[in-house]
Parts: sequence; structure tokens; C-alpha cells
Amino acid sequence: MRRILAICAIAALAAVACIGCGSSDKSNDGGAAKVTPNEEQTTPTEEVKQVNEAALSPSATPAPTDTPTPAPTATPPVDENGMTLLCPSQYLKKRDGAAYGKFTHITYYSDYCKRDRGATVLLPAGYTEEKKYSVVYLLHGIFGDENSFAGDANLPVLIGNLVADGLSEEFILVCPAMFAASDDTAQAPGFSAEQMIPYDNFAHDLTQCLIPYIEENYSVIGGREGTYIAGFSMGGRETLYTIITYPDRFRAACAIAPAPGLVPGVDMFMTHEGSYKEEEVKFADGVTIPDKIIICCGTKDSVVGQFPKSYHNLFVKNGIDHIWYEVPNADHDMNAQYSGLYNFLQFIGK
Ligand code: FER
Repeated sequence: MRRILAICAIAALAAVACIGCGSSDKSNDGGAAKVTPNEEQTTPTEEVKQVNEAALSPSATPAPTDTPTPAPTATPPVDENGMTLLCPSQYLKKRDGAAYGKFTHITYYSDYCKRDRGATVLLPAGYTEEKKYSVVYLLHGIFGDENSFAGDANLPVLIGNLVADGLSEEFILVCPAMFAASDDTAQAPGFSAEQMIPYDNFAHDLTQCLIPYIEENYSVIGGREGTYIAGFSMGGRETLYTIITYPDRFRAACAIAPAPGLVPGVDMFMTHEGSYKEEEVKFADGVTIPDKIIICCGTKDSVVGQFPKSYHNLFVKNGIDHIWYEVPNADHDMNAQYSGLYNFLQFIGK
């Protein structure tokens, strides 16, 4: 039964919006279904399964969209923290006078995984060795890879427009492949406790191998000062995991619609053992921590449901300063993703 549901769910996420979870030859499109955090349970109950089955029915699943259709938001609402709730639509359109970068694919040797690994890099349009740039590491969704974000033509446009308007400083965007298995032919992403390990292990590969590679090969500010991390869904969860594990390595972080599993919980896919216990999700006294942490999620997220809000509540409970906001009417979709990035990328260099 669980297997059938999981297969349905994977198909459903592909239909909802496979953003930040790309399609390479070794990965299937995939994803997750509506979920509800429940710390009491240790196994998914029939009730939870039924709720999620209903959520996956064709009538409950938003129509697939090849081209994201951001809401027309010339003057979108801004909250008390200065978060613009929806990305203004004009930031996703090319315009005269702005310059847009292009993604390239790179390979770095991961001493952590003991093999070559891929990443895509978006340099600023006018990249020059004469300047030093900040770097943003952007983490994809489950089943994605380094090509997931590189396939989104709107991303260089959003970045170029933010830079053109002086809202962001120029920066280098690096999109890694998160599934940091030592043998990616023997191991594949999926919904089991064992398959969570390579995702969490990416934090080590990132800090020990990819960041040093980028710092050696590009003209970057480097160190905590010039290093940022953000992610969508599974990438949002791993963004949170990474900053809890390596709090002093990142200047700012943004978890957009972060997936369950940072702490124990249950959804229709699996029982999440939790990468950390709830009480471990905190920063030790005296440790340097990110200056800014954003957690956000669509109000109508049919995939990660209330889990992002539960992280917000946990951060409040454990005294971690952060910004929480909800993207009006957004599902697990591009509106949520662009909103988070629109706000977060304005922190670069500030
Ligand atoms: C889960 C629900 C959603 C989960 C992962 C996701 C690992 C990720 C979804 C995505 O990346 O879009 O239970 O468990």
C-alpha cells in the first residue's frame, strides 16, 4: 500500500510543479504529497494516508505548467519584516539595460564522496577576475540534480533584474547536486531513512569540497562573509540542516517550502526519524550564526503542507531569530520559489 501511494505521490509531484527537482537521465521526476506534521506518530496512520490520497487525486492537483505563470504583482504586499510576499512579475521579464548570465556545468572532485560530482554555475553577466563576488549555493528539490535550476530560464532574468535595479549585488550562483552518495549507481534518492543520509551528507560535501573548489577557481569574497545558502523543498530542508550543522559558514540562508525530516515527523511517504531531535535545532552560545534566516512557504502548499510552519514554530521555541512569511495562494510552486529568492537575494552583500 505504501509503495503504491509513494508511486502515486511521485507522479503527483511531477504534475504539481517539479521545480528545483530536475530531470537528468539518472533521476526520475518525483516528489511528495500533502503532508501534516505529527510528532506523536511513529508510523503513518491510515487516516494520514487517506488524507494524502485525497490530496493526490487529479481534481486536487493543480494543472501542470511548463511555463510558470507568476501572479501579476506590480505592487505586491510587503509584510512587517520587509518581505515582499510575491515576486513582482516584472522581475521575471527580460528588459533593456539589464544583463543576464548563463549557466555552465562544472565538475569538482569530492574527496568526501571519493568521486567527481557535478554542479552548475551562473556567473554574473559581466564577471571579471578584477572583482570579488559573493556566492549563493542553491539547493534543488528531491530527485533533482545540478541541472534542475539551470533549466529555469527565469532565474538568470530575476537575478539580472535585481542587480540592474541595485537591489542585489552581483554574485555567483552555484547549483549543486545534493545527493552526496559515494556510489551514485548503487544508491538512488527515495523515501526511506537510508536515502535521507546522502542528502544530509551534502552539508559535508558542500563545506569540505564544493565551497573550497569554488573559492579556488572563481574570484570570490570567500568565507562566511561571502557565502549564502538557499533551497527549495528538499533543498530547503537541507539548507536548514546545513546551517544548524555549520552555523558559522554562511552569511544568510533561505529555506523555501522546506520538506519534512529535519526533525522527527510522519507523512504519507515515510516516517522521518529526523536528522536532529527538536531540542538539537539550536545554535550553541557564542557561535557565529547567519545574519538572516528566512523560512517561507505558500499558503496552499499541497506537498509539504504545514511542515515549514512547524519549523518556524520550532525556531521560535528554540530561540532562533528568523523571518517567517507565507506566500499568498502559492502551492509548492514557482510563485513560492521566486518570492523566496526575490527577498533573499536582496540580502547579498548587505
Ligand atoms: C517528504 C515530503 C516532501 C520528503 C521530501 C519531500 C524526504 C520533498 C519534496 C520536494 O523536494 O519537492 O516526506 O521526504
